[in-house]
Parts: sequence; structure tokens; C-alpha cells
Amino acid sequence: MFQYKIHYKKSHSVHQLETHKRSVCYNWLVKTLVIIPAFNEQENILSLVQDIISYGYDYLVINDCSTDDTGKLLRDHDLNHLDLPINLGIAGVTRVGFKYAKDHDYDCAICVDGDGQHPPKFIHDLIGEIENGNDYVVGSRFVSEKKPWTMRMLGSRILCLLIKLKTGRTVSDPTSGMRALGKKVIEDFAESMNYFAEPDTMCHLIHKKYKVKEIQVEMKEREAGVSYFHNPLKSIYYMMSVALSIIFVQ
Ligand SMILES: Nc1nc2c(ncn2[C@@H]2O[C@H](COP(=O)(O)OP(=O)(O)OP(=O)(O)O)[C@@H](O)[C@H]2O)c(=O)[nH]1
Ligand SMILES: [Mg+2]
Repeated sequence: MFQYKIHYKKSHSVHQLETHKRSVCYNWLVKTLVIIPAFNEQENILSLVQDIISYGYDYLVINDCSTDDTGKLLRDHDLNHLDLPINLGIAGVTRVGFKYAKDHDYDCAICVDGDGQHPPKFIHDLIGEIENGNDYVVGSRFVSEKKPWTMRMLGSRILCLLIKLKTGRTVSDPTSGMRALGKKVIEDFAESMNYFAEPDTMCHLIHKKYKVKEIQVEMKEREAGVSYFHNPLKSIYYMMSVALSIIFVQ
């Protein structure tokens, strides 16, 4: 059975909130956990977590066996985190987060990348849509904004087309990692998650008639650290795996 080896101080966010310059505290109906996967994010993680703390959210950084100083920074600054003993990759890390959210009875889990690309100011909008009765809410860059013609966005267009063919639903940003899961989806994913990444997850949920919604957010470019897709072979592997999963599995 999976055992957590976790550093989590429940009062931490409250304490930080008092000392931080911003003091926004929302009274949400849903109990929310922000899950932050982090692999070699030593240059990004501190400012991101401080920003999340300033809003008063519960959060958990999942350190995916980083080889840089990410783990040390999390320990030194006494931040809520879980150190994985092996590198699981993005899908595995988020699944650990969903299991944690389920075991601790959260109603809503929000995924935010550890590289700071997903500005925490939009978490508020994602939670609002879960409160409105949606099961899965994606922070999309392209609900009202135009998608550029880059190689990456060509991949995104192909995935949109596959999801459209499979489910009949038009989606705008299938690769977005900024997502909110309601309780039913948290439980589903914590128990059995047979999905490789965000696009086939989205396809699966639409197929299963979950209420899926995209809302407009802004995302930043990664400022430091190395992207998962820095290696073109990894990008090709990702595209093929996700496409096959959408076509044959979901
Ligand atoms: N590269 C990488 N990232 C991981 C891994 N495990 C967890 N992550 C985290 O997963 C998140 C997404 O990875 P990114 O490399 O930012 O992927 P991306 O956002 O699609 O790509 P960029 O737009 O180039 O940043 C980040 O928070 C990483 O720290 C891993 O094994 N490798
Ligand atoms: Mg990123």
C-alpha cells in the first residue's frame, strides 16, 4: 500500500498569510487543494508557492525526485511538500496528488505547474466553476484568444481534431496543465487513472459525460529550468502516445 512521507503543516498557509503583503482570503464552499508538481524547479518554486500562500489556499508541492536544489528549498523554507523516492513523470505526480486530495477529503483539486507558468490569480476562477457544478475545469489560453501557428500549436490542433472526432466536442487547449477537478473526478482519478496526459484525460471525461468546461486564463512562458519537451523525441513520443490513447483507449 502507498505510504505518504510528507511534510505538511496545516497552519502554514494561515501563518504565511498574516506575514505576507497580500491578504486575500476567500470563503469557498469547496475545500480546495492546489497540487504543484515540481521537477528541477529550484529557480521557480519559491516565488510560485509564496504567491499561492498569499491567497490562503491549501497547497502541496510534489517533488518528483528532483536532482537540483528543489527539495532542499522546500525543506529549508518549511513548505508543504512530498518527496517522491523515484521520478514518476507528470502523470504519475498528479495522480499522487489526487490520491492525497481524496484521502484528505478535498472537494476540489487544482493542478498548477511548478515552473510558474500558471498564474495563481486564475485559481479563483477555476474554483468558481467547480462551485457552479462543473466536474472538470481547464484553464485555456484560447477560449477568446487566437491560437498561434507554431509547431507546438500544430500538435494542439491535431489533438483538438482527434477529441472532436472521438467525442463531438470542440475544445481549445487540450494540453493545458492548469486544471480543476471536482470531488467525483478526484475519486475517479485517485483510484484508477488510465490516462497518459491532459488531452486523453479530457477526452475520457467528456466521453463519460462529466461536466467539462474551459475558461480563459493567461499563461506565462517558462522563465527558468528545462521543459519536459526540450527534447524533440520526447515531444514525438508524447504526441503519439496521447493520440493512440484518444483513438483506441478513451
Ligand atoms: N520535465 C519534467 N517535468 C516534470 C516531471 N515531473 C514533474 N514535472 C513537472 O511537471 C510540470 C510540467 O512540466 P513542463 O516541463 O513545465 O511542461 P510544459 O508546461 O508542458 O512545457 P513548457 O511550456 O515548456 O514549460 C512542471 O511543473 C514540472 O516541474 C518530470 O519528470 N520531468
Ligand atoms: Mg511548463
